[in-house]
Amino acid sequence: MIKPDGVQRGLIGDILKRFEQKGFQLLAAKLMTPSREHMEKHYADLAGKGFFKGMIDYMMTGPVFCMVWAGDGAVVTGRKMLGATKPSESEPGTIRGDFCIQIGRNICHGSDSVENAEKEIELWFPEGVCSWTSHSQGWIYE
Ligand code: DAT
Ligand code: MG
Repeated sequence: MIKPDGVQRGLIGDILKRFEQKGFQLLAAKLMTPSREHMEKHYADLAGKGFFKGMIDYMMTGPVFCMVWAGDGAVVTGRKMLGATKPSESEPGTIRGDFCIQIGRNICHGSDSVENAEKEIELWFPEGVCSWTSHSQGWIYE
């Protein structure tokens, strides 16, 4: 997911392009402004943290761009492509390493396990995702 700062800064295309070029397959995408309840569900595991309310307020300030990407190792590799949570520790070449400075404006979210990805897909895309065969399949996988 591209957070409100990434959307406002016009980074949707750049970020989406990295996943497309890598060879991952886009199964769903949409722009939406989440409600507080929706955002609190998404970040339920962080509910006790001091930054929680501020983070939820920030996530509700504008649309976010949610995507579902499929492919071998999509969760683990996707997290590497995002970079470390703290931009000061994100390597250059990662999205956070290249595009942001502060942890509270770190541009993007990525599911941290397949189990959580499945939960998050259900939360953000209750309508379901697309199932399609990419013509590149045979050129990305042997
Ligand atoms: P990630 O987004 O890499 O999965 P996380 O799940 O630990 O990291 O935290 C979710 C988001 O919460 C993170 O992207 C930015 C915000 N956050 C985490 N720690 C923070 C902190 N110490 N101060 C402010 N925001 C923080
Ligand atoms: Mg997380």
